[in-house]
Amino acid sequence: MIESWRWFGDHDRITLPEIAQTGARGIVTALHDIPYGVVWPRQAIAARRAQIMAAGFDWVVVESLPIHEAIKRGEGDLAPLFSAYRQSMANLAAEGIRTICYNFMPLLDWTRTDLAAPVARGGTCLRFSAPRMAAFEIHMLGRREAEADYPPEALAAAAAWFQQATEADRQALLHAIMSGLPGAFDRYDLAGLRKGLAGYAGIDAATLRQNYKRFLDEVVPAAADLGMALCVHPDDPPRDILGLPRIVSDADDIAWIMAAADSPANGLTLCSGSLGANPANDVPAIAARFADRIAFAHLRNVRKEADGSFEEAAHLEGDTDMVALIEVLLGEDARRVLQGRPPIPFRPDHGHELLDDLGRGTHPGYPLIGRLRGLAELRGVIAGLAHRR
Ligand code: CS2
Ligand code: MN
Repeated sequence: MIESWRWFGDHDRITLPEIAQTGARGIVTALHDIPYGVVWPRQAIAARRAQIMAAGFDWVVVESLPIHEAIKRGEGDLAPLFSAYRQSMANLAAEGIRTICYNFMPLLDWTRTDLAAPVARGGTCLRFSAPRMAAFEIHMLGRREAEADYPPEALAAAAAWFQQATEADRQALLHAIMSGLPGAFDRYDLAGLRKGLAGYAGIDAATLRQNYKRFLDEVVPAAADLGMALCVHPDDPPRDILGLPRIVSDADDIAWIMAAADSPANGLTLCSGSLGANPANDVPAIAARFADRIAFAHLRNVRKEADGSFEEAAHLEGDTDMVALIEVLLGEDARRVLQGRPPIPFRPDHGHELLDDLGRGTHPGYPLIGRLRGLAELRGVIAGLAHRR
């Protein structure tokens, strides 16, 4: 497995020389300044790659080459958007970058209600509270239908929280929920979110799947010709949210996607944290089932609660058996060696804010020391298991 690290480019408070000290060899990044739907110019890719290589790394994965909302909504003349996506892929391939992570979540990327929940022995983590999300949907956004999406105890806790919340509490909740666009610097306000949601009125899971299939038909053959792997990132949390359909949440969804374009160019980002937040998902089993299609792995852990809440646990704690998962990935790596294919790149996906991380102003979920701890723990597991093989 190739140890890698997500870097947000020159906007990142963490520098490449600092990342070098973590021991990671690969960089995962994107041209975050380019608006969705616009072609990534070859020159800009080359310049970023040169910067990464000068610091002693390879650019191993693009995360993300985002998909324009119009494609997800299946709206308007999409030919220019598909062609822009293919052109960006070709420009990346021309610079030797062949793995592209993306997601197919309508409107939002990951969603949390608290960006700095306290961790028992100090530090903070990202947390998703079902009652707070319900409070946001029902009492702040006025989406009464959301009552059907939560267990009664979460609804009661939501009402109680909203009653006593100050205006500042409510703003903090809005801010946390709207923060899940790592690398994108625009945020929705309540009015903007309502407008975005209205754009999905009438789009159910079946329609979203149709639109996804169309995207795959348009780009996967080109990716195959370029020797690239596109790899979809699962929904986070892996369930419908804000009334938006989600179609990358469990093993059945993944099976549908893999079959929709049965090509090595149509791959998976195995994100143990996103998948692990759904109690029905057995993450090592999902990894084993789709092993040959995993082009990239995100390793992190979550601790789930009965009402649908969860928080991000340390990498070897929480509900997912990380050792079993890594065993699966190492087995797949061994098969790839025999086929002359490169190993799977992985990164510690999120970490707690620890020690000097606190107050440093890094992207939520992407602090230096917390991820360094995660990477070091994962590296230890990998070394131990590799030694036994
Ligand atoms: C990432 C995702 O921070 C995270 O949780 O794993 O935001 C991921 O970058 C995107 O969904 C991929 O498009
Ligand atoms: Mn992830």
